[in-house]
Amino acid sequence: MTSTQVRAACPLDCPDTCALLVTVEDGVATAVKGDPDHPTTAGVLCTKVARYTERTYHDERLLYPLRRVGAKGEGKFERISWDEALRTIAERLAPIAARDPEAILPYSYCGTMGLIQGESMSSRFFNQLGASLLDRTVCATAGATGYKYTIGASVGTDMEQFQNAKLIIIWGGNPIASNLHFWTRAQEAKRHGARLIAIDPYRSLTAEKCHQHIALLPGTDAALALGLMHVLIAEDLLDHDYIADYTLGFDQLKARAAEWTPERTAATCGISADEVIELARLYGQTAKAGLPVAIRTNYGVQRVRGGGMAVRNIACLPALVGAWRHAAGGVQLSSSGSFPTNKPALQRPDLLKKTPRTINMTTIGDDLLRPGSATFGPQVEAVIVYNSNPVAIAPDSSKVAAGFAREDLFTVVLEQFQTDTADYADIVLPATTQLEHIDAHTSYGHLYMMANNAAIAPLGESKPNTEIFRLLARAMGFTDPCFAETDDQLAAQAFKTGDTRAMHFDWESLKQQGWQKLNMPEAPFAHGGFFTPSGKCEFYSAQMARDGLDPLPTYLEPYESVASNPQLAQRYPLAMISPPARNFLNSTFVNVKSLRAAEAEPHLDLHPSDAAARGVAHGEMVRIFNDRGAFEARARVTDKARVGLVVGLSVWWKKLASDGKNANEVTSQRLTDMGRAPTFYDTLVQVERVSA
Ligand SMILES: Nc1nc2c(c(=O)[nH]1)N[C@H]1C(S)=C(S)[C@@H](COP(=O)(O)OP(=O)(O)OC[C@H]3O[C@@H](n4cnc5c(=O)[nH]c(N)nc54)[C@H](O)[C@@H]3O)O[C@H]1N2
Ligand SMILES: Nc1nc2c(c(=O)[nH]1)N[C@H]1C(S)=C(S)[C@@H](COP(=O)(O)OP(=O)(O)OC[C@H]3O[C@@H](n4cnc5c(=O)[nH]c(N)nc54)[C@H](O)[C@@H]3O)O[C@H]1N2
Ligand code: SF4
Ligand SMILES: [Mo]
Repeated sequence: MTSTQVRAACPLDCPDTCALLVTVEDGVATAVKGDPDHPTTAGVLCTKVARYTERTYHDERLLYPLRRVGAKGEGKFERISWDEALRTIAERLAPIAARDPEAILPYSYCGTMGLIQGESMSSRFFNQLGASLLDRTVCATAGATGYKYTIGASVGTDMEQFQNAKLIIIWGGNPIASNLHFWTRAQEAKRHGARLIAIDPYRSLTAEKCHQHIALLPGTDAALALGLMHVLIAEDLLDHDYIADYTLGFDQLKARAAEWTPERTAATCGISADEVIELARLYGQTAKAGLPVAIRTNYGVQRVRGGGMAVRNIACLPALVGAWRHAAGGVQLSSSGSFPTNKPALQRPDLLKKTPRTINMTTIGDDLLRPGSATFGPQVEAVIVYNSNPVAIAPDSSKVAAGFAREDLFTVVLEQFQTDTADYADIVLPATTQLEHIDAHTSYGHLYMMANNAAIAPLGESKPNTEIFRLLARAMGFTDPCFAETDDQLAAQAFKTGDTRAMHFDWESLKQQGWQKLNMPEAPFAHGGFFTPSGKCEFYSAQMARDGLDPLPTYLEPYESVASNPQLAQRYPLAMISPPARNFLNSTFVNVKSLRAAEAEPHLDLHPSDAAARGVAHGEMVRIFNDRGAFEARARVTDKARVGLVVGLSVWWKKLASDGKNANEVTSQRLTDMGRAPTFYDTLVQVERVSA
């Protein structure tokens, strides 16, 4: 028997981007372990990826191209050859492209975070075609935009510093489920005497383990940040030198924050004034004592109308108290802006003959149902889906499903599994998993460039996305030499060479080593140097004013809340959030039996008083509904959900739920204040018992 260890990287949409060691015995991957030498992975993987071989060798892996033989959505397919699949696709796309290539839409997200299997050959293909561009907004653009206005780029506190902080505020994140290796650092800090505080409407696994949990109403974080600023300024818990040297607009901010008394903040957030005052004092006094205070803010604060502003307001706090002076102080939202990625080389936007229209992936429901018009452009006639499962994950799901069910729509899905979306495909193409292809990775949690070597040969007739788009390019008659480049040639272009952050980037050595840390300053903004136009932390942003936004931190109420829309709340009085389940990664892994068994079935957590008011007992099935739709789940009556809040951990495959539906039946397509992002957690619903 031959046994080898292959260096790989976790491809999932998770900030940790772990370094993996894959054991291969006689050509079969038998174990996936965390690399003990990689500083952030430290030999530990989450439950999901520890079972990655179970996923790769799953008996339901798609191994051959398929053609739909049943109705759209029914899931009936027959095997066809690659030749036939490619010919069929080219024959359907060519006449559409000849009329108007913008009627063709790629739909992709982060099934893999790889730079190569994500957007490289695929973008080249769609750019050459002149297809519509996709605005990839479904996760992070609200917060990224708010952070950018304030700090200038997605750069913040290094995750490898958090263990040295003396106060860590975990703001809208549940790292035990979704950022495990950060949680390890937070626990280390706790052992050294740090205080951990969770700000979350729900008592998540993480909130339960923090010293304090502030359970505010969803969508009110921007107000809480303003209330903290108010107290910091009123009690002079400020770093005046840092403010004078490295910030812009303090006087205007001071006037704005004056409006946010602890009482007003408390009333807006549904918490007590003492909670506001005490948190501000703890934050300001710890910083004044010369100790590092750090904020880990995450996606929980972003999925509401004012999500961009919430992140912006939070990102102002460290500069007020001079937290950036310490390597272990500041704020982390995402580290993605730290990487010298060379996307133009991979994606070749220069292949575009003109700039096509852009379609927002968040509004795919409406956009698939929209007729052609002068403002919208042509009706969407063909969709090619890869690295995503829109029928399960996009908001306002009944519209998404209705769009994909259109008889006149031609749909191709590149997938590893027969997902809810693949059920609507005309042609399904089998894709490889991370063990079967190579890739280069950045991270949005740490600062290492990562390489993924292929551990095993592709299973069945599956192919990497890159190879599929190479073959499609040939079938469409594209002759540009860029369509002949191999994955290795692509990966060698993934990072800019000569950039100070990665002077010695060399793909061959990265492949051998598996990972390499960027060359970044320990405390990125200790002496200012923000990436904003002014080079300062911008409390006042002229760019925001130009973009039609309030240039100062402000609070925007949710679209749907008891306070902002009392009329709607009469019919739908409960706020629903649907954050990630620990054993799934978005909708990935729902079909892996051991992980699904751990989540059991779709649940809805609701407070005992809300349950009693509806005659709902623990363990009963409930129907969750609003004007957009309805789904069913099993009630868990628990005070983990604050009064007025219901929580349905997500994202379930619809077809694996008893009613064939999931939480996105009730979420809306309305967009955030900035970044054109979804408002998944800005949703009012009613809940009722399902009669037996
Ligand atoms: N196990 C697992 N890990 C994942 C994922 C997964 O599906 N499963 N998904 C990955 C992806 S794509 C992403 S984007 C990240 C997400 O990463 P995180 O944003 O850290 O997601 P969660 O862990 O759910 O944490 C969000 C928390 O925010 C809370 N929350 C909801 N609304 C609000 C609000 O208005 N204000 C505040 N303060 N809190 C709120 C929720 O209750 C939840 O506990 O995780 C990644 N990692
Ligand atoms: N209600 C609700 N909805 C949400 C969220 C929420 O919190 N609540 N979270 C949102 C967020 S943060 C995100 S990021 C989105 C995630 O939405 P998506 O990015 O669509 O993520 P997944 O559901 O994981 O689907 C990814 C698919 O890609 C496939 N895949 C993986 N690797 C490859 C590959 O190499 N090739 C091909 N062809 N396919 C591959 C997987 O099999 C999987 O089916 O969901 C959003 N939807
Ligand atoms: S999902 Fe996250 S924690 Fe799990 S192995 Fe991948 S990167 Fe690591
Ligand atoms: Mo995400």
